[in-house]
Amino acid sequence: MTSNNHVSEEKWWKRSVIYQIYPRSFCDGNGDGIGDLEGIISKLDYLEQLGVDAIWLSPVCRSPQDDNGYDISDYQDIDPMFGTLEDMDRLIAEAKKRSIRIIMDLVLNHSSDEHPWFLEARKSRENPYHDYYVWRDGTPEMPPNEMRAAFGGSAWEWEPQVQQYYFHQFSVKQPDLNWENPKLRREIYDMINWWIARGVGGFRLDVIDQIAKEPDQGITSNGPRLHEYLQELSRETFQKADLVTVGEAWGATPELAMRYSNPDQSELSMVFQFEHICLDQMEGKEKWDLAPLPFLKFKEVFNRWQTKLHGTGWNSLFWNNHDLPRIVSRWGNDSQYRVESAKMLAILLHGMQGTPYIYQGEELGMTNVRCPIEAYQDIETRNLYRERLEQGYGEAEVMESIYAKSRDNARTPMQWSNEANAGFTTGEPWLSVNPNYHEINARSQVEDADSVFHCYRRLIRLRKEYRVFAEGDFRMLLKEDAAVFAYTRNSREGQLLVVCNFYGKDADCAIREPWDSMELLAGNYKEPLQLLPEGGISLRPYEARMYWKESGKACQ
Ligand code: TEU
Ligand code: CA
Repeated sequence: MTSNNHVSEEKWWKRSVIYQIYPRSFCDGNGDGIGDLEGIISKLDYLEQLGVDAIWLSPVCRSPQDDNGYDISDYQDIDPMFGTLEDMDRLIAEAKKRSIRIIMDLVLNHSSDEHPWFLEARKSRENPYHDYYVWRDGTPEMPPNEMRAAFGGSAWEWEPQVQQYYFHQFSVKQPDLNWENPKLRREIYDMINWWIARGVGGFRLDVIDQIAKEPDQGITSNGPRLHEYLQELSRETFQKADLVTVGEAWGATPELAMRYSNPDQSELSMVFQFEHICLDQMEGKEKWDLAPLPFLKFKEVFNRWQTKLHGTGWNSLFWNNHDLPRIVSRWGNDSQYRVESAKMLAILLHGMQGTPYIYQGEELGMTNVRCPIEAYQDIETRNLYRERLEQGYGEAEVMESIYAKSRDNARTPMQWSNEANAGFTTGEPWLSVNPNYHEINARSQVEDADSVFHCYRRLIRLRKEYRVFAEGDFRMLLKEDAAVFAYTRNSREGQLLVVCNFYGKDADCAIREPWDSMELLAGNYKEPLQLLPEGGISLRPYEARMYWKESGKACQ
């Protein structure tokens, strides 16, 4: 009997919290300045203490590292920079001892141009691997069309050996794979099954909604054959084991997410959608074109995703990943109210329905950095800087965008202690540590029961203790309130109530509840709730409270 006969069973990942590790920035085990598998193994006790159920590892496969591992040249080997396959097996086994599963990052939209498939493919049009990639005719002066790559420049690169262009949605060193070719798809399934047999607990699928591109029609995401490919992929691989799968889908709407995460599990467990993430940019522009967060719209987005996917699909819940700025700097306050706002953002998100993801350092309230341009390592940041200056933007303006949105904000080394280089490495770190590690680091927060770390720890534990987190419905309160984010979650056992002041000024609101008779599950102020004489409450800057009211009590 295979596990797809049990679709109605409760899935383990519905009550789980997943922790993302960006390996090169997490912990360096051998002193070469780059994080590695040995380093991760040495921190498993820390993650066990935090209480997470799984680790999503950003790519560790063999790679020329043009895009920090998102350019893979061997899907079935570990990059020597990170360790060996034996280290990987050890990581899987050591994590398992602590009830932690390892989730691999599958980069299936493109490979590295140094992958043996591509080395063959570019040799001749008759080569059996030629059709593993996306080629079009043209002349050196005249690409097939005007499509642009995500990291700048044309999406087409001329290959003199075959007198054709290849298509790349990301860097020139990341040629797109041709999913129309069934032989390529078969190779991918075999590779995935090989990882499943090694004991991994699931997969995160990089830009999965871009695999079914149709470059002749200018289509990148949500191509016509996307769901056909996903269903075949799932049938041939994931459905044979009890895995969690999460697809990165920038183009997802709630309607599409219902297909991806259909409870029949014909595609994926869930997707990362980015509607909330794209709100603080100018409409129709890029992430670099900064705009203030439209708070009412932001609430509407969460309300829509929470209600539409209830019972019909499954949400992922996240503020951060390795491509995004640090949430406390972005929508919290990384100076006076850093601790309060980091906890508020955690409480706000972790009360919702879905699987929460914590990006390394988020559980400490780590912040963005500001560096001189030479210090940035990220290919996207470097290209952006060059392109925008060429286009006539002022240097100061470009740097403001970079400070706010550069991916390196998330990639500065994890801050373990107040020792040299934040305890990340004994060598020279590949990217400078954020100088605030003296104040913000894991060691001090683990010892401090009031820290951001312990707030996350508590939220993770609550999700295991109360079924309402996985099962309850979602009702947004005070939809028009310009500062307060409040909602309830209702299940048979009772009601969860979350109230958050999203800003740094006191905020009054008219929620009337039997506050004294409810149980406070989580909060970020020690002082008691401030009740207003006329009814309602007054919330302090970034104040957040999560209450529980048992069903019996609600009717008393
Ligand atoms: O990201 C997909 C993606 O679209 C990002 O490039 C995004 O546009 C950008 O980071 C935000 O401005 C995934 C990975 O998460 C990213 O790290 C990779 O660089 C990219 O795919 C290519 O594999
Ligand atoms: Ca190392």
